[in-house]
Amino acid sequence: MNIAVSNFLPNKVAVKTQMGHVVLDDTTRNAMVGKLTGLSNPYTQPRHFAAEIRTSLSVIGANAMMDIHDFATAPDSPAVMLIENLPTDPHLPPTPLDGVLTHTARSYVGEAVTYGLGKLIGEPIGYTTEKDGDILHNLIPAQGAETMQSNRGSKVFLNFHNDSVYDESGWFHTYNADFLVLYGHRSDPKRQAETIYIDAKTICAVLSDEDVELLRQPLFQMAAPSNFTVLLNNGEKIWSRLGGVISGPDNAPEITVAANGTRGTTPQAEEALQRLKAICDLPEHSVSVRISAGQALLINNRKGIHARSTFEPTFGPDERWLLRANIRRDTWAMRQRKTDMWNVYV
Ligand SMILES: O=C(O)CCC(=O)C(=O)O
Ligand SMILES: [Fe+2]
Repeated sequence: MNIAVSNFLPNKVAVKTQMGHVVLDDTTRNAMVGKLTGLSNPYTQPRHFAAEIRTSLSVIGANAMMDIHDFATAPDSPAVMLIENLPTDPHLPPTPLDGVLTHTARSYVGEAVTYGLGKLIGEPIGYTTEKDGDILHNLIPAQGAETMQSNRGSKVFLNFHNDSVYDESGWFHTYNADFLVLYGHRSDPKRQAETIYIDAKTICAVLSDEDVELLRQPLFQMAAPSNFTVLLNNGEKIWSRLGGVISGPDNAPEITVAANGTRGTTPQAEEALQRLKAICDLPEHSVSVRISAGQALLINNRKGIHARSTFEPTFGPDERWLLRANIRRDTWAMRQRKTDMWNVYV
């Protein structure tokens, strides 16, 4: 379907997603490096590591802490926040190939920052279908996955989406993360990769009222995330039950769109969805960041959707390397999904 953008952007185009911004001063950053060096291995001893981070959180300072707190808790705060001048690992090894990460002795400063920021906005948790239940994820482009709609891809645009989690209720935007933390160990050598974010408030302001109303109706289906279908369904697509793409009050809407595919089940619903997607593709409404070393992007996974641009992978020692954490504000609501592993859920 080819829908001309000019047909549906009558008068409300001057709307842009807001991004929060915190820049740490050098004194704070250096104090953090001191506190966050020599910690336990976060992958093999996550509980130990978590205990060490908890006692160090205040080193970020009261101002940054409260800015991050408000970002995470206020319904009207910006949906995405960039934090700069964070500590980096002094001897970061060459970027490993995806899937062959070895946990040799090294500092875990980046992991500590990622986990610590996660603790400031909620609870970092693991999911069994995501990176083997690890609470901290290494995002590295993978050979053979260049064109996948996944964080392992590179040569294709990773479509606007929320990070979602398969569940039997048939709605994959229920037990998923409320927030993501993306921290830069390294940007890609050519600095092409951009993480892009658009909030639902902006999308709804640009769409016609009729389209927003349609997008609120249970006329849509989302495909389960590819990591789930590849792992447990021979790669075959699983569609959700019917639901709305937009929900919640007009002044604080929530949005759900799946990377692996979202579809309208009537022609009108599908057209409204295409117009929503066309708005996402207009850079004047979104914000984008080339996450580089020492930067972190805090992403609200309910207020908006995110995407990643294409980039040319090298698979070399200087390849892009991000850390990610999935953050929940409420683990009680998902208690039936708890596994025997510490802080890991189905
Ligand atoms: O690589 C990126 O910038 C974003 C990847 C992504 O969408 C994710 O990790 O959920
Ligand atoms: Fe994502």
